[in-house]
Amino acid sequence: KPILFSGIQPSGDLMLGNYIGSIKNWVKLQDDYQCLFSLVNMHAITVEQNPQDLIKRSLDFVALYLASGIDPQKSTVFIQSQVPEHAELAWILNCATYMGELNRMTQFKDKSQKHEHNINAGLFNYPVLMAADILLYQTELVPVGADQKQHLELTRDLAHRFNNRFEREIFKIPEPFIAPATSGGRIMSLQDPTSKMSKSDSNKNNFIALLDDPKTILKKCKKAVTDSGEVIEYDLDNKPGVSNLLTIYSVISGKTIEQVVQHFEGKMYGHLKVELGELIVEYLAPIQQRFYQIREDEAYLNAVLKTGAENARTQAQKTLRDVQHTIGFVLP
Ligand code: AQP
Repeated sequence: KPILFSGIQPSGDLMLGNYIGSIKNWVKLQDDYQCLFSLVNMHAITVEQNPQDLIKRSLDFVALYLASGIDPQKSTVFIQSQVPEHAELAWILNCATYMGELNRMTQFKDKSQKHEHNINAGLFNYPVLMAADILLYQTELVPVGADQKQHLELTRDLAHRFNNRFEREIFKIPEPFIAPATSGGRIMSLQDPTSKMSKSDSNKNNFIALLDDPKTILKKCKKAVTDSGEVIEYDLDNKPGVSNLLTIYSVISGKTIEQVVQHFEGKMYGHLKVELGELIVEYLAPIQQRFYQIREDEAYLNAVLKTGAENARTQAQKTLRDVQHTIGFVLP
């Protein structure tokens, strides 16, 4: 089976955009790919983290992967920092990445505005570590949200650069798997539908966390910003708020946007918000229930992570040794 890699950083509260843009697709792709799903905590420390919170959140996120339907019997689930080959390959790739390439990354520009007191070298190098995550496993497919497209392009450029320089296939060239906006590749913020929903947004009304309780979910949906006018229609340019709610409704219900629009014909924005809230509550209930069961069983969670890290390491070492040998490092 071809290899699939994807990861999420344990920052903020895992939310609906992350679920729709990536985890939901992970679950579907599990049978057709040899999957590695990572909790990328080394990426998370590019912004300041409270150590105790980071530990708790990391385990919460992994439990949410499992509760969402990631099956550790089929897929490798692991924590990035437990596989040191990520850092080792990242260093080597750093030495093949140009400053100009990293300067162009829009996520770095956005994040340096948000964290202007801590614009650290790790934040700048973030895409290189991400390239290492992916290339270490000879990954063919990377399911991510649209915001990661630019990072994926850099990863592909780096792979080509190595393969061309050493005139053989050192790395497989990975393909992104990004759903179009209408299928949830880019879920927008509830209060500001012109910017993307983000799990570490300081305004928690902007996103629905996977662990939000029903009351909170209903409240956040009711508060969602809609647009001027009254007709419920999908129009990204003129009605970004309503269009975003329709997209979420469509993905969660499994109906097409057209079917959802038809369903709401003649109704008001308020109806859409209330029904959407109820739909999300119902959808998340079993995931939350499984989450609390898994999270209580620490021995199980630790066992999944131990096996995951061992499996990932075995695969990662093969690529790393090959790269080290190729670039002229004396192997032990
Ligand atoms: N709004 C979104 N719509 C669809 N997919 C999204 N993703 C993120 N936001 C949306 C996808 O979720 C995965 C998690 O990505 P990450 O943890 O690497 O960080 P990110 O892309 O920076 O996501 P966030 O939520 O915005 O995190 P913070 O706020 O911590 O930076 C990725 O597959 C991403 O594409």
